[in-house]
Amino acid sequence: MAKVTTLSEFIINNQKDFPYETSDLSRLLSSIQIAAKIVNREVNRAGLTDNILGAVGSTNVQGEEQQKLDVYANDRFIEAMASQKVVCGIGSEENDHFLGAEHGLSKDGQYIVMMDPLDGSSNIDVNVSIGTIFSIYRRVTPIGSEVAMEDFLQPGNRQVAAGYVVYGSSTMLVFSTGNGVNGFTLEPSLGLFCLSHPNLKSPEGGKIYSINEGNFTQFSPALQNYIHLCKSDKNINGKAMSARYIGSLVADFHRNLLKGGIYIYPGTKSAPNGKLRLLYEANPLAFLIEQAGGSASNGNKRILDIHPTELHQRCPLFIGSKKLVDEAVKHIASSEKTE
Ligand code: P6P
Repeated sequence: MAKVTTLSEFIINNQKDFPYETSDLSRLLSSIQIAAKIVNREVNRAGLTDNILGAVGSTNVQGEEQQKLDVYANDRFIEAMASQKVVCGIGSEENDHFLGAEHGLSKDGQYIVMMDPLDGSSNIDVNVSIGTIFSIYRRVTPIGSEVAMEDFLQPGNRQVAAGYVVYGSSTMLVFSTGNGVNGFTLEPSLGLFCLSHPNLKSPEGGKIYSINEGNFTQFSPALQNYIHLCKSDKNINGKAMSARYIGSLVADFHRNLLKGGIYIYPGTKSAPNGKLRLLYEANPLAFLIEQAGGSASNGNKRILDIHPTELHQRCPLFIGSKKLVDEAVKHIASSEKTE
């Protein structure tokens, strides 16, 4: 049987590759994997536990207040990261404001984390894969001081590490510290994440396009034109592409990362910045796809070069195989010129 490398061993063995990082990053990544295992257990039991999908306020058989699964996941990741004393602040989709020392985080921590603790959680009651997305930065305020908004409003090109957990037919943790992308699959019998997808590369091209065509009438004429191109034999594949849209960002991203493809969540007339969040959805996935050789754009510029102004700001997202993203952005730009 081939040597199995666990995530913990991988982190220790590759620590020398973490640019300018101390063992604190290793501890942070280890805490994330622990929380992922705890959340995975609840995700897998969701259909079995009364009200696990219920709103806050319902109670379980022990009389404990039941929590919605995404609130539950949020709490587990916060607790796990706080326990390591290496994180001074957390920004989460589940919290309007960023969290600091009042949530047990350490003023002496050198990292901040942005996260979507359970993206696509509305899919869980129909047994569709969902995910956790995280993004790690060094703080910009002095160690020992209270974390501040400026620690969070950094462009994505300042990320130290990023990753996601996909709770699917198997549970995987995929992450990068800036030296390529590696995927680890949870071996349930051992309770260990084991290296299963070393040095993941985004296929340069691909035959898959992922977009919610139910919003087609809301799209710009230029984007509508691009979608017609995907359905024709005029795109770079020389034949019609396949439409694949799960409606769960992490699942769609993960499939396209492995098989090649483009995922688009565009701006529309009613929502010019689209639906997805820059800091804890677009930026971490953009970091990963570039580390794997792919591309991520908002339609006009590289996602990682966007300077955030708000914690929960949204941005349009074109992400996936480099040749497909390039073709989409160029085709839309040229269509706009002729409109
Ligand atoms: P729509 C889930 O709510 C989510 O944030 C992403 O996971 C997913 O890709 C997207 O929204 C789906 O949105 O508008 O197509 O239903």
